[in-house]
Amino acid sequence: MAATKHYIVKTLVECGATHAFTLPGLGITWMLDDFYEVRDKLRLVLTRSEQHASVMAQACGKVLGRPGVFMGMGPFATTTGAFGVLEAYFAGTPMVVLTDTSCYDGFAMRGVYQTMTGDYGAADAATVFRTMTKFCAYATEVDEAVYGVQMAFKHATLPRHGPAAVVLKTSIIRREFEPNKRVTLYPSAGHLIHTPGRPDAEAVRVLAEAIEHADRPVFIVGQGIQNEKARALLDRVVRAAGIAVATSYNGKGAIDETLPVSVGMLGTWGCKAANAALKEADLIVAIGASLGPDYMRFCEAGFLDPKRQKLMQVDIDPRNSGWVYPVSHSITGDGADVLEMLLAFDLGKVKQASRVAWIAANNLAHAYGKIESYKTSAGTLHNTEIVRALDQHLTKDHLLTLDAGSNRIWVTGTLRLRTPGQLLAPGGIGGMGWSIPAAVGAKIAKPEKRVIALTGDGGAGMSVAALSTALAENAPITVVVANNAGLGMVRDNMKGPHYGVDYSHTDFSMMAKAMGCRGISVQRAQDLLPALRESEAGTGPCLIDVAIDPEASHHPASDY
Ligand SMILES: Cc1ncc(C[n+]2csc(CCOP(=O)(O)OP(=O)(O)O)c2C)c(N)n1
Ligand SMILES: [Mg+2]
Repeated sequence: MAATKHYIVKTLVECGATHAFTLPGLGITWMLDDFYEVRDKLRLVLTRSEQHASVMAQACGKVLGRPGVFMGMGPFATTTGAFGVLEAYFAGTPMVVLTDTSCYDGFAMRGVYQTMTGDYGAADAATVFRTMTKFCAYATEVDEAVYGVQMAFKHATLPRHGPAAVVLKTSIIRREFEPNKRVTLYPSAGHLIHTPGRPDAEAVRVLAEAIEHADRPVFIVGQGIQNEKARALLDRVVRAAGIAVATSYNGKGAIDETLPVSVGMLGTWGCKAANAALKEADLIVAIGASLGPDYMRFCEAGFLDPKRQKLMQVDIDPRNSGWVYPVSHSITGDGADVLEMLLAFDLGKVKQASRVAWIAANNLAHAYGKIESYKTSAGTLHNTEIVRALDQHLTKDHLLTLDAGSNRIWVTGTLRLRTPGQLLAPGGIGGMGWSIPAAVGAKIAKPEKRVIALTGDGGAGMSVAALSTALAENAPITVVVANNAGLGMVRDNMKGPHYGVDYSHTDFSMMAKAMGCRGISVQRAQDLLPALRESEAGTGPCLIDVAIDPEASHHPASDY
């Protein structure tokens, strides 16, 4: 017989957890020796903050397609740690959160500090997580801790993926495990098992027929297509049938954006070509894309028009069909399955060529893929120079993470990604300070990839300490800081004087050096590509601080 914590960690391994990210304390600290025992199967990563830990766990879940584990003490997992959990909730990323009530072995009701039991004088960890997870167990008995972990994995990995939490009453973590005689615990596999529902064949036939008849069909693909199988099938279907592909922000990079059928990302922060193609489309099929208002925000009215255009939707969750726009046809199912079934119809034999010609004319008219040059003041660059350098530098072996701010908008609207699945973007809450820890988490999960994080100086100020985790974990990444000494996107939005938006100049390359990483400072466009190459030629993490001209880099989308 061992303590409960031993069985919790054993169950994590049994459920297939391979990476756990933490900043420990109290009940979580008590479990560390059990993590040590299983270190060959489950890697524990010490981070610099709960915010970093939750983002790393999320990025890990994004690239592996199975939950990363985020662990932290109750008061911190629910506050700074909530950042990555909430992002995972909105973006549909599998994640398991393990936290404790930090109630110091029985003092919960006496108002001991940090307590998260929900008692008088305490805050309530389970209630916090119930607002941002698919499932949250509050385990107050030893066997509930094990079963709670099993259920968390189950819920996190059922469609639609998302975060699931287990809040452990601190006092049970070290308690000797005595099974409840009336409640049997079983091995995890039998709880995690499920067979996905298959899409209705007749419904897919109706969709195939609509596609066959359309002259200008456009697919809108979103988060639901961001897995290897779906991306490969998408590529085959749309090329063969000549279907234009516009992506949502979460779906960006699901397809090679230089393909003749790609029109880029839609919406205000996207490509004019995508928006124009959607306006002209006679059939729009949303696949794994909710069509939420943020896709079209600030775009002109009638951008998507169910009265004028035929709208159809494929979604794993029927609640998403017709959620925002009324649709004339809906298929409940995994996008990959529907695409696979569509292949059998051999679509596009007649209209493929004319559709592709339409897309080519559209993309030409809207300068799709053109990276503009802008004049900047001496010693500074425009954000598009970062786009240009990335365009030249990125290979199929790269992953790119994005942050919030104008630095991101220039990328989503201008950079065409060639390798499906190489972009990790915070499409849930879109918080600043995401891209650096996300890059670290992604690199730890996929060491064979070369990982680049792009962030503004605002985001870097929140998260640059994650570089020290990259160093400690032998996860060499490149960080590009678009440094315009302030909250560029917010500053761009201001109609009045710039107030409350400017930061004093910070040299992030020096901060990287102070952490034992490499740092490069770039003030000329021609130095950027060599800097990217240098960052990957040397050993260890490297940060490139790029001086950006705030005036010249104003993004027109900010004017809405
Ligand atoms: C954590 C967080 N706080 C506030 C915001 C609102 N916001 C969006 S972009 C932005 C400015 C970002 O500044 P920076 O990271 O320097 O990027 P820039 O726009 O200058 O390229 C802010 C404050 C946010 N997205 N995330
Ligand atoms: Mg900035």
